[in-house]
Amino acid sequence: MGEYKNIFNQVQVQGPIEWGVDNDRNMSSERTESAGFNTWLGWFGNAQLGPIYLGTWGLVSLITGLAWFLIVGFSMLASVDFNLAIFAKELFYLSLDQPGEEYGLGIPPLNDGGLWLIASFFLLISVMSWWVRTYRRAEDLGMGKHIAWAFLAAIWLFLVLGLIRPVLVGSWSEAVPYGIFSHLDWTMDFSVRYNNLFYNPFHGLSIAFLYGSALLFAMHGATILATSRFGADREIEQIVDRGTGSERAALFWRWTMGFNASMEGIHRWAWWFAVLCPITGGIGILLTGTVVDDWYGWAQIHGFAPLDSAPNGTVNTYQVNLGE
Ligand code: 07D
Repeated sequence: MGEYKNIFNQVQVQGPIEWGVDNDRNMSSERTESAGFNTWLGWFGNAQLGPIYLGTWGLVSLITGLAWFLIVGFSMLASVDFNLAIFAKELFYLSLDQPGEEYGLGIPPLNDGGLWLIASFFLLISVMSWWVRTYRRAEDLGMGKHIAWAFLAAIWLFLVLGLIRPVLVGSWSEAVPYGIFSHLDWTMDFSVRYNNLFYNPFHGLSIAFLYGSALLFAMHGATILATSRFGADREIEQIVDRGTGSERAALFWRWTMGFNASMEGIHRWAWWFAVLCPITGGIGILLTGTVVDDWYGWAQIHGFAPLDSAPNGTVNTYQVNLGE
């Protein structure tokens, strides 16, 4: 019996290069001139690489992103006296740190947080112009702006962590350092300083949406792969025809748990779970140190952490306030 081919046994058909749509907006003038094919790429997605649309926002984003990357990289290199062997060995430990508390929101010397501030400025321009790029490419292709709004949800958390919250509490020292282990240490330190982020309900919500996204992604990916032998990955025919892979997929879930998402609806579930992860996360971080200084204590006065305990070795300020 003839079956549709899925990702595990894909036959890669190669025709002439597909240049994509062009329209009155003259998008072609902003695209690179060449494109090629790569079999490895074809195993993971589409085998064609390019052409890529550069455009002003793309160029601004790439250049400022590169500036951020080079400032961070060369600062790290300078911190090991430009010794490449030590640089490679210590890479995960190297870091371009944010300014100390003493500088507040002022301008620190270059080697004491100043370069971090300059790098952050470039990263901000880079991320924001990449956002404009996602919006404008979607606009020119006549698409909805779902990708841009989802990206903006991630940018919201990024801005809360590195800009909005530090400005609200009056110090760049509150922002995140640029380094592999240093940003992990920062994350741990943040949780400890505010007495256990697990008791921040928005951190919990963010985790629920993170895990929920992974679960939904697994369910959706598995469902489509499991029915791609009936053509479920060919969405258009699948939505309108009876007896298709999609219908079996829908039946599988209705028989298994009584409810099935629709072909369109599953993507709405995925989109909402994904965007709510950084949206709730950003709210949680914004509240920390501004509205709530002690999450465990906060949980105690709201009746969901026991009153007679505190996390290992930490001081519980609310217990002190309550006179217990
Ligand atoms: C970070 C922001 C968007 C990023 C953008 C990109 C560049 C350029 C360069 C490629 C991801 C910027 C661009 C940088 C790249 C090149 C060259 C999105 C981001 C726009 N936690 N925790 C979360 C769990 C604990 C802590 C979220 C789990 C401890 C802090 C998530 C556990 C402590 C913060 C989550 C756990 C702690 C978080 C992140 C378990 C100490 C945050 C969601 C099982 C370790 C962040 C409210 C996300 C947050 C966050 C999960 C434990 C601290 C749900 C599963 C108790 C300080 N934690 N966490 O989408 O939002 O990130 O908190 O233990 O700030 Mg946590």
